[in-house]
Amino acid sequence: MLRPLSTQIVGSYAKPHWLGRHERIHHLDGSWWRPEADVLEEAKQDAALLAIYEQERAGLDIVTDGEAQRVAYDRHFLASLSGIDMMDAEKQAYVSEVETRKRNAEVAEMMEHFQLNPKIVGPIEWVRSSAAKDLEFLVAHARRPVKVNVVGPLTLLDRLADHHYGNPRDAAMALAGAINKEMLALEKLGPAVIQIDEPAFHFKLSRAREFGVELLTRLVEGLSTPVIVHACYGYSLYAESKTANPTYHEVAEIIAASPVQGMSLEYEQPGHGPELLKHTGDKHVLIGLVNLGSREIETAEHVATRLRAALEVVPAERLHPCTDCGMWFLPRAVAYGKIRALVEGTKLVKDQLG
Ligand code: MET
Repeated sequence: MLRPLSTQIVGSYAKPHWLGRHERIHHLDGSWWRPEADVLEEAKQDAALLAIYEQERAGLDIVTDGEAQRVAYDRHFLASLSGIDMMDAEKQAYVSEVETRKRNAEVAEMMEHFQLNPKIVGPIEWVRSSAAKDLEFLVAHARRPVKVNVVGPLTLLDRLADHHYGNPRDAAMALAGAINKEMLALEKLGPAVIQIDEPAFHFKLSRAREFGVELLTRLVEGLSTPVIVHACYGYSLYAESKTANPTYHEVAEIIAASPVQGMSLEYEQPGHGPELLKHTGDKHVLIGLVNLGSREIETAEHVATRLRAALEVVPAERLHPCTDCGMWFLPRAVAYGKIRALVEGTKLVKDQLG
């Protein structure tokens, strides 16, 4: 399913400003959307078509719907669950390395809202799919194999105030069970890859160490579609510069010890090198080769050089050029330039490999 050097993005593509008010991404009230209710569905689908078109035009091997139909990658899934009180939100200390690096007043205001977390008030159950409709649309309109994203349980737990389970492990396992049901529903629609977005494996490393493998084992129960775990440094929107975290390789090791097929690692912006890839076991590895914290477009040669060095550690059969993380906040021309560079750089390497 994942052919050698399959180029792709992490998930989100530049979201049009006519679609959403970017500064309201973390609000819980749906005020992100700009189109009025009677044209909202049409607008979301048009935005998804645009994202699919640009990825295919750039030449990516696997495409997403740009996550154009969801406000945020994490809270999107709450629509699938029972046991959550969305109206009763609680302000929680949300401690994470990247999110505390508030870049400016606007970002600080966004993060204020981010810390308002809906409550878990009863047993978590999966009641309906939140992504099936979007995936159906993607499958119907993409000409290339597709990828769909779901949020990971540790990350989702960080967006909730638990008043029911009483400890992080039980709450996360319950969320994993529900996300597993979502993935089983999505699998029926035939995506080439399902990706679990799990930045909390990085930010809450102690939890990942303690029960990360158990969580991933539960998540993929009964699935046959390749599953990739994305563990990143958070959106570049909140951090123009990122420094390599000396414990990031441990995240790779935890994923490598689990039954998932692969991992998606942030590589370009924090300046990681091939050393990190020695910790990925025998998994497929998606590495970010374009820096989303900068609006400068990388050259194809730069991408090719970084990719060649990575190929010294991970063979082409298991290595896949990607973005570091999501691109929703970037101007479309910048996002397009970067994915084009990714494709061109990969082509240079492929031509050389024959
Ligand atoms: N799928 C998400 C995106 O591409 C990943 C978020 S991880 C912070 O935007």
